[in-house]
Amino acid sequence: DAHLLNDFPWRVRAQTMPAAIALRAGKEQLSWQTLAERLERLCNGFQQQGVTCGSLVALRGNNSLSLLLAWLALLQAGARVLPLNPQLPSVTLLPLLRMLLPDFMLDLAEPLTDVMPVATQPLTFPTAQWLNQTPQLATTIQALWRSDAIATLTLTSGSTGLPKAAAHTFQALLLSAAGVNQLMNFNAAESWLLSLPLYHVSGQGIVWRWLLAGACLVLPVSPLSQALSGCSFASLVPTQLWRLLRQPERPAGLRAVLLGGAAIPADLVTRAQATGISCWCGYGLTESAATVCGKRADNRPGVGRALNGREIAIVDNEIWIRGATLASGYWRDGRLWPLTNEQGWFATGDLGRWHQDELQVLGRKDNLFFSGGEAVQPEAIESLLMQHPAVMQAVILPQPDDEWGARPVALLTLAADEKLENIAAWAREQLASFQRPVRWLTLPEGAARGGIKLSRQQLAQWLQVRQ
Ligand code: 4YB
Repeated sequence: DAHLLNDFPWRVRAQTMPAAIALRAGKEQLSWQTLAERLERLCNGFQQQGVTCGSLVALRGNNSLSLLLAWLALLQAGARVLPLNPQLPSVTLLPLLRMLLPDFMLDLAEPLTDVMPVATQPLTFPTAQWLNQTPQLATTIQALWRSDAIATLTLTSGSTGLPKAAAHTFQALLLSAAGVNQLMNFNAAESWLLSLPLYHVSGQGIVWRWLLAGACLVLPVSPLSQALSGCSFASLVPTQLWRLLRQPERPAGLRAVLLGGAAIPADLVTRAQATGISCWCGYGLTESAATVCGKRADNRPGVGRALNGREIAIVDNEIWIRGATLASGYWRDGRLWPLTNEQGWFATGDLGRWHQDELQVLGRKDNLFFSGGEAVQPEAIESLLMQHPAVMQAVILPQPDDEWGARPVALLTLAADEKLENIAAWAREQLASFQRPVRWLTLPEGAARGGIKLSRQQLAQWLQVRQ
């Protein structure tokens, strides 16, 4: 378990199971021993460029073998890693970098054209020049494994303002992984596809579960359906699973899927399980290092109970969480700022309730709006719409209205052979008058571009120019 490790997990595995396959990337396979050796050399290469214990290193890139290896090697060098979504526009990225002031930046994506803050030195991915050398243990300082050191700063996908950087210790990350491994019985005999980005907690969660279990990590090839064939576990957001189920063939090896990141429609789970894919529902956030609650999916609407090491409380209809998987704070201006209250609780901003002994997530507090004096929770309408078999995605946004204050507008992604009018007619019967969308639109293509979820803020801007 988390606290029983006394070295970086890949070094432990290289001792205990050197020949077992640690990861697969296309045709390439690395054993734990080979992985540990490559990381040792990369770590050396980073140290020679000046990375030391406590350095803050921004790591910009989409998922790839190089990104993963750089990440782990930087951790071994004692650095704190700040993964960056390469799709972040410079208007967000530059103020962020000025606030976080990384010491180094390794850019594995299309290089940025804007100037970096002067304090941030560029790093290069260690090339053959470093890799052909035997690591010089005598000349470089091996960072000591400390489970209470900050490993990562992960940006929140906050709906307004600049993202915040949640700082997690190795301990919190491994403890989070332990709860999920236990829930899903993920062990050394299994493989998990790195199906979500490493700059998001959902992708990072996969890495820590893999390392903790000593299992096999599979880096995706395109398309997703093919990548999924070669592994037994995957993490998916509901839209990915919808798309997968619309393919004619089911991925051969895939047995277990952890769903999360958004409301999980019961119909989706039923259809997936009918094809032999077992589903688990998860609820989590950046601040909680992914999954807080989880369960084997059934036809009930909840997300299960708190996993080991986590606690949930409902305070004024809001979900509060506590426990050792929480971030140590938000990193800003060179120090940690607390994210919990005096009792250690973190207020999530999600509304929820206990229902049949499970947590039920009802939507974000700040998505609520009023229409003619009635409270409209967009997620309640969305989940109703998602019950229609032809609705793949639904977003409800408020549209300003002189008489009502605001009225709901529906943005949908539909199965190819369905029409918006039919959904509108069907929904009329099921919704209260103040919940009925006054406009029905098709979600713009690529609305989830790059990120794993839709941005309501961006969609609201898109809607505004169409009024
Ligand atoms: C939900 C929700 C739910 C989150 N119902 N709203 O490893 C995993 O747990 C995992 C597996 C597959 C896909 C995603 C994940 C995640 O980690 C998701 C974590 C995440 O989305 N973090 S976030 O900070 O970007 O967003 C958190 C917010 O997302 C929450 O505050 C909720 O509003 C929403 N959310 N799971 C309904 N099951």
